[in-house]
Formats: sequence, C-alpha cells, structure tokens
Amino acid sequence: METRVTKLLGIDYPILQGGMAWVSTAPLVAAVSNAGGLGIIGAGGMDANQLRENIHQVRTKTKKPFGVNLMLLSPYINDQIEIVKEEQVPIVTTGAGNPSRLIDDFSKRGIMTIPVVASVQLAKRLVRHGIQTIIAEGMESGGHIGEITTMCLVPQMVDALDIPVIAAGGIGDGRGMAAVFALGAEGVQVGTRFVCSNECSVHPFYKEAIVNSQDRSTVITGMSTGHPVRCLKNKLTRKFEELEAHQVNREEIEALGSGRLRRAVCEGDVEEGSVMAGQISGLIDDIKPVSEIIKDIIYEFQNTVARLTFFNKE
Ligand code: TUI
Repeated sequence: METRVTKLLGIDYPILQGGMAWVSTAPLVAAVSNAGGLGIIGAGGMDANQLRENIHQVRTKTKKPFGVNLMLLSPYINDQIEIVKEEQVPIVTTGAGNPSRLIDDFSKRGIMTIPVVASVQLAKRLVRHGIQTIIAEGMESGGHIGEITTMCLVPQMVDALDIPVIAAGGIGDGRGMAAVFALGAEGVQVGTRFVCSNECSVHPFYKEAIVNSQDRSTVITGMSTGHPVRCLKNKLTRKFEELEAHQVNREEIEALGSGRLRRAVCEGDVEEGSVMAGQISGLIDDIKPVSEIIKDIIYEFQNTVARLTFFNKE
C-alpha cells in the first residue's frame, strides 16, 4: 500500500510504531520494521550506551528502515543526539518539545527529522525549517499529551500544511486508520496496540492491565505542572489527583512521578507505577504477534474503506 509516507520512509505499510520510552526496545522495533512498518526505538530513558546497544541490536535483526524517538526532556538528550549522528540512524522522531535546532544538522547528515506535535502553530514553524513529514498527535494518546483530539487536530493540520501528515492518538485498528485517512492523514502512528504484542518486552502485568481496561480506564494527571500525562487509573494516579486537588507545589508533584514509568514497565508494579497508555486501551483485548497486528490493521482498513464506498451509490 502506497502513500507519500511509505515512499518517503521506504516502508511497505504507512504504520509507524510509537517510540515509547522504556517500552520500544530492539525486539519490538525490529519486529515492526520486518513486518513492513516503521519500528522506532524509544530513547527516552536510555543512556548513550543503552541507545547504541539497541541500535546495534535492531541492525542485527533487520535490514529495513527504522527510527529513534528522542524525548526532548530526557536527561540524556545531548548524548542521545550524538549517538544518532554517529550511528547514522536514518529517521529520528522527536517528542515533548520543539526540535527546530536539530533539523538542519540532522538533514546535512542524511537523518530525516519527523517531529511529533500537538498543535498547528508549532507544525507551521517546523515546516519552515524544512521537515518533510510530521506526526500530529491527539490527546487520546498515552504518555505526555497536548490538548486537542485527533479528530480535530488532523484535519486542521492537513489543511495548514503542504507536507503529508501522520496521525497519532486513539488509533488501534483498521477502522481508526480509515478514520484518520478520511481526515486527510497519509500514515498512522500506533503505540498502545503494539505494547500488547508478543515481541514487546514490557512486564506481562503491564500488558494485562491494558487488556483488562475499558473506555474510561485512563486519566490525565500532571495538568497543573504543565506536563499532562495520560495513564491507566491506579493507586499512583489517585495520589496525583489528591496532591493536585490540594494544590501542592509543582516540585512535589513532579517528584511523585520520578522513576514510575520504569517501575511499571520493568517491575510490573501496575498500582504504584505509571502505566502510560492511550484511550484506545479499552479496545485492545488480546496479545498477539506484531506481524498479525499489522496484517489485521491493513485488512480491516481495506474492508472499512470498501464498506464506506457503498454510501456513494445514488
Ligand atoms: O512525547 C510524547 N509522549 C511521551 S514523552 C513521555 S516521557 C515523559 N514522562 C513524564 C513527563 C513528561 C514526559 C511519555 N510520553 N509525545 C509527543 C508529544 N509531544 N506530545 C505532545 C508533545 C509536545 C508538547 C509540546 C510537542 C511539542 C511541544 O512544544 C512545546 C514548545 O516548545 O513549543
């Protein structure tokens, strides 16, 4: 299946796997790339050596294109920038900030920057820096989010920009993909659905929590600190809500979040840890191989589009 996004990235299907910190490590990334999508390493919590090691592991497992996500608030961000340059990583996605300062330097070195943004304003600025595509992320997503839903963000982004738009946030199956393509997107980025894959190395309790979740199982915390984060509701999010209701100072709230994602992902502590996941969690009811996830999304996308064409008859 061909769109401007598949051509630009050299992939078979316009499906990117979200570069989730602590979650998107080499086995998941290589599986997605091998299945014809774009696997993306989540550099977020990795130091320089861990990132280099993950890049090497991906390269031993696949010859297909892959990417690295740089979380711009990471304490290791400067080292990570050096590693992606040294390793000549073909594609870098960025999140949680403005990557303007990186685009030109990366481009001269043959690295394509694909920013993840949550507003049209930042997207327009980045287009002036010469980006070739962009990921528009709605607030249905897990983790750090913006304010606008995918449904409203994507068409506004498509109308404002001349470059192809990749939609993210709330997409977990082929119907979701068809919906954002109807809005003008030419690719999708999928996170939560790939967490519940056999190849994803997160603790089994993390996957189980998503499988057991329903439509109202997620909550946004950290609104008062300026870093809103969507997670599955648990003991930790209730503590956050209590602190925020009592207008406890920002430092104390941020301290409560420290190390919590690692605790959920690595130790499987899904009560005291931060179980970042999107609003589509309630739709996900199984754990299956990455190749099946991609095959099923494409099959359902095509069926959905065929079904919709019936409405075209007089
Ligand atoms: O980055 C994400 N999702 C993330 S990062 C993350 S790790 C983390 N943990 C705790 C607190 C904060 C982060 C977990 N999930 N998605 C991409 C994304 N980027 N969503 C929203 C944004 C964004 C927000 C503001 C992008 C740009 C931006 O611009 C600010 C500016 O400087 O204009």
